[in-house]
Amino acid sequence: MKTRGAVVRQTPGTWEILEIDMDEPRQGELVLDMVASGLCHSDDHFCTGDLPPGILPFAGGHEGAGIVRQVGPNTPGWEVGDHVVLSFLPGCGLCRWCASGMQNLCDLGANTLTGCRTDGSYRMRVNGQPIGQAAGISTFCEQTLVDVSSCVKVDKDIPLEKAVLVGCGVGTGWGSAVNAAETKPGHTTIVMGIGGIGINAVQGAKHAGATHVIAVDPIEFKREMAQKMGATHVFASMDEAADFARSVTNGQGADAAIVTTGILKTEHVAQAFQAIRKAGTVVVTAVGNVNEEVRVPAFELTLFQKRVQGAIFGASSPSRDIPWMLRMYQSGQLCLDELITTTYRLEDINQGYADMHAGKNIRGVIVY
Ligand code: CXF
Ligand code: ZN
Repeated sequence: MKTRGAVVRQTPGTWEILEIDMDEPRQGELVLDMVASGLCHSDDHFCTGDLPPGILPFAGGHEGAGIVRQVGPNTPGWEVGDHVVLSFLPGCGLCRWCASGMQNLCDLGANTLTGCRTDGSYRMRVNGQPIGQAAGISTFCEQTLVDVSSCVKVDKDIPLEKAVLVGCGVGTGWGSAVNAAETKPGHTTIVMGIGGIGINAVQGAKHAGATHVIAVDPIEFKREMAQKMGATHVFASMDEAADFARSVTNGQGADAAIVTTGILKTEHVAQAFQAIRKAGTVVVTAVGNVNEEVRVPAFELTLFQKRVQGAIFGASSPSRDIPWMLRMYQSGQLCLDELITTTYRLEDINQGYADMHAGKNIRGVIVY
């Protein structure tokens, strides 16, 4: 069948809306009519080449929600009309990581950047040439073909154009504070960079009971949003945030600093590292160029027993945490509606990314 989607043909490049030929679903696959797709910064990294796609052309999008249009043969548990939030990290349920409550590290995640299935096959083509699917789900397509391991079925009374956000931004940010930073009541937590991820780290830190939720961003609109979403203090720079954290902790420093900048640079981690207390935690959630390295003072790492903790999808398990986050949304404990600054048509995707770069959006969302 044919679909239309945003594809990057070369890096650095921009999104082009192309007609795409999509294979028929085979066992364990679904065709989805997409309802919405979030404009996450990581897809922009595919365009810049900071995260190099395994194959070009590459159909983008890894935060999406849709409705099942077609079910592959012998694929139990799925029906036409089911509502789905896609997870950019698949879960097989069988590997060591899935079996240990670390579904975000499922071995199937190895194909997030390759764009192919585990058997090496590509499921979409442009002019007869195979193309990759971002995270195997290519949510910037009107219809997409996905493996059921990337699908989380959700209740039909939850609006998919809001639920879409839990597939990446919300799970990544919220989990970075709650799971990776292990925020506890009374903590002082710094969130460095308020975008689609950082704003949810603010929500997570607040939810976990941090007394001081300190949001850092040079853009005033972002700081205002952070205050609306639970930040107790906001600063334009890390120096000011670190000084404040020390001033409220007897000079000790923040319990955790969560790095959620748009593009990870080693100096962000160094600033976060300076801001935390002994045995405190820096959570590195932001994604940078594939060759970026992190340097921190080894002396402090050892003698102050500081921790640098990476986190993918906020150390959340998609099959468990996506429904939980939506339950919190329904009960009013987690804000989603407020996160969406602007909605776009698929055709306007490059405008959406221009707005993100201009600092105008917390989250832009394509609505199909
Ligand atoms: C990213 C991580 C790198 C691959 C694409 C998704 N995570 C969140 O945006
Ligand atoms: Zn993302």
